[in-house]
Amino acid sequence: MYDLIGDVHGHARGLIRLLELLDYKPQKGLYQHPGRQAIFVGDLVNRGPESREVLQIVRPMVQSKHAYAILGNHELNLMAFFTLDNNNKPLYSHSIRNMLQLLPVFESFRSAEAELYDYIDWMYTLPLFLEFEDLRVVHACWHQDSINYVRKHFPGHKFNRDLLIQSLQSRGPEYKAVQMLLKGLEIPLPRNKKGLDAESVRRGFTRVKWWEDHHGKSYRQISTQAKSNLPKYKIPSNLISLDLAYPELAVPVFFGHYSLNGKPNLLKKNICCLDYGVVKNEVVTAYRWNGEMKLDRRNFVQS
Ligand SMILES: [Mn+2]
Repeated sequence: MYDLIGDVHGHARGLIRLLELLDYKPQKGLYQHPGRQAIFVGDLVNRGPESREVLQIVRPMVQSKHAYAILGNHELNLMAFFTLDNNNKPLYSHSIRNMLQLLPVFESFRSAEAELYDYIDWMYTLPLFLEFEDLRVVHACWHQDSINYVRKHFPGHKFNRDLLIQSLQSRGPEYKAVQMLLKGLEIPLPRNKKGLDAESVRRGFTRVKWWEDHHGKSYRQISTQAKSNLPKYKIPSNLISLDLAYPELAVPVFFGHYSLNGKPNLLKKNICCLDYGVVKNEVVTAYRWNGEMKLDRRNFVQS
């Protein structure tokens, strides 16, 4: 059975505390459990100070089949930073802003550049989602059309250089599918920016709760971010074109990404977010899954 582990974001000590709580023991240099496997939902790196240490823990677990890992948007940015397009320009440009965005990763790999490149190569081996008979895992949003697209067009459900270039440089179906799975649905904020926090205004978009029906809801109700500052009026219906409903009878889906507040709770009986703000509190969140189709909030474990 599986232990699903949320965003780690460079917090190795939080991860070690969590693995020990889950009875994973370091043997022959890697954390393992005699009867279970871990599944990391992506965003292992960045933000926190120990990206290198986190990768040093997770990669051996994956390579020895004690764990699975999928890609998060922070891994995607890092891969894109070090991948050149056909004009020899990095896919994620080396602007000051982008460098600052990835600075915690670069600092943790200071004078270990070759090791970082090696991890980038490893990231290319990680899939964009996992689907088992009775379990689904994605970093941000299980959007069935996007899953189907990746399943059909990405061999092994992974990137290669060409697919990464296409996904980031086109505005085509690869781009949409990758954005949806790794970043989720984001909707543009209203023109009237009065009262919005600076981050929302800068980005111009807000992340939404894809697991809820948006019809007739306000920005404030449907956003996962900066709740109190968003307008109370209804989202225009032209922005709610996508059918994101996750079927009630579908197998459980696990994801991270949303940095939710408060104590972990299930979003639905078969929908479970595992990111409860590791960036804010250094607490990594997991769900110990024993095959149940109806999830149970008592199975959350936090470091
Ligand atoms: Mn994320």
